Order: sequence, then C-alpha cells, then structure tokens
Amino acid sequence: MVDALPLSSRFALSTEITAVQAMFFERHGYLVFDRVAQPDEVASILSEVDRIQAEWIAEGRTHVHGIPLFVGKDPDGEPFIQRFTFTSMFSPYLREFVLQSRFEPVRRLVGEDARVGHDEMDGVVFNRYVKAPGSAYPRLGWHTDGLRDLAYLRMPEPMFNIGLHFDRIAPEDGGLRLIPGSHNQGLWDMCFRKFYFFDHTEDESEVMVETWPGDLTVHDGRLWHRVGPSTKDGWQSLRRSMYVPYQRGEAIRRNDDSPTPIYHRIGQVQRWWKRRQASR
Ligand SMILES: O=C(O)CCC(=O)C(=O)O
Ligand SMILES: [Fe+2]
Repeated sequence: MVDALPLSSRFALSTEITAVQAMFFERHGYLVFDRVAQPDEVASILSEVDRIQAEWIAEGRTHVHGIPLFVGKDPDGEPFIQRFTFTSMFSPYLREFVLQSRFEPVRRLVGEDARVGHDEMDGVVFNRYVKAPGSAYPRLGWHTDGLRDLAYLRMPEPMFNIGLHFDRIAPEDGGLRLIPGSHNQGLWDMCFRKFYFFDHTEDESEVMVETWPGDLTVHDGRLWHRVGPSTKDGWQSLRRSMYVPYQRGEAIRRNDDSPTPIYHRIGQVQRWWKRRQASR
C-alpha cells in the first residue's frame, strides 16, 4: 500500500504517527508534515534568530561550544550568521517551542527514551542559505548526518533529524534533496557512496522536498541528502531551516571548553579554500 504513495507525499501530524506514515518512513527514510508551525510561530522564531545574531555579532563570537559559526555577508553586504548552533540554549522561547507536546509523536518515533539534544552534537541548528557575493553558505553538499558519531569514535547511533522549514521552496529554489531508501544501505555505502560535502552533483534518484513555511520534515540520520543552490540571487534565494536533534543512548554533552570536532575542521578548510579561490 505504501508503494502506491508518491515520494512527494505530504502528511498531517496528529497525536500519533499513523501506520501508513510509519511504513513510509521505514521504506523511504523520511516524512514531510504539512505546516506544523503556525505563521505567528514562524515569525517569532525568525525574530529570535535575528536577536541572537545581533548578540553574537556584537560579542564577536566565532564558535559555540567549540562548533564554528558560519559567518558570511548578506546580500546587502552586512555580516550574516548562516549556521547557528545550540540555538535553543540562547532562547527560552525556542527551547520551549521544541519541547512542545505536538512534537511528541515525532520524538516517540525516534524512541521512547529519545530526548532533544540541546547541548549535544551541534544542538538545535539554524541554517540560512543565500546566494550573494559574500555568502559563506549558498548550498550544502551530499552527506549523511549519522556519520558524525564516527568522529567521536563510536558506531553511528540511530538518530533522526527533525527539520522545520521557514520558506516556500520550489524546485528552482534548490532546497533539500534526498535519496529515498538510502538509510538501508549499510555502513560501507554510508561512508563511501559519495564524497562527503564536496559532491554537489544531482543524483538521478534524488527527490526534491518542496516546502511551505512551517513544514516539518523527519529524516533518518543514515539517509544521503544535500541542499541545492537556488537559481535566484540575493534575498530571493534565502532559505531557512532549523534542525532539532533527537538523541538516544549515552549523551556527549558539549560546553565552551569542548574542542572542534574533525568534521567541522574539514568544513573550515573547505570554506577557507573557497574564499581563497574567489579572491583570485
Ligand atoms: O537545510 C536543510 O534542510 C538540511 C541541513 C542539513 O542537512 C544539515 O545541516 O545537516
Ligand atoms: Fe544533514
């Protein structure tokens, strides 16, 4: 029955994950829920993010708990934080929002013992992709999220990434692209199917996830995915997403003394290299 559903299916989030939703998720590794956050909540979260940006820029912050911030220029040439980490630790509103009971069915899908990892891994992440001359983050190459565990010298723990989406994103806006079923590929393919973060090429089996503001997505941490660049420029190309990590198992908590993990060091080198190429 689940095979009859298109890969672009949009579901409604209720108080329980339905049998069909659970089967779709098991088969394909992702689910898209139609507008789980209301327009006023979308607006409140965006204004919290603006407030946090103003604070972090004023204090000259470069890292949060050892994780580098991605800072570029916005289309007006102003400093622009493009990847915020541990966001819920800097906003009581956001912390309360992500703990709301409406997300309980999603949390239980991860596991009865799952928790929001406010201070684990990268915490709640807020992304702002934009195409502009000074942008540090116009797109994101192919990767899985689960491999981060290897950097902590442990086998990938089951983890799901829960995304909240803030913009109307159609195929010409780039957006989230994922390979359905790739969560069932085994560890070898999870490591080597694509060249992590450097590969941006379209995959013939990729699915483009269209979003409307307030949409919620769930994807398995082992699923291959990327964010494509917009075909538009400037503010027209802005895409914002927020990811809430639900963790199980032993917690690896981070604080301001935590070192920068290897996968972020590689990203730092990659961004430095791109800036160098661009300035030639
Ligand atoms: O922005 C998105 O939708 C995806 C972000 C992502 O894959 C990540 O931060 O790991
Ligand atoms: Fe990801």
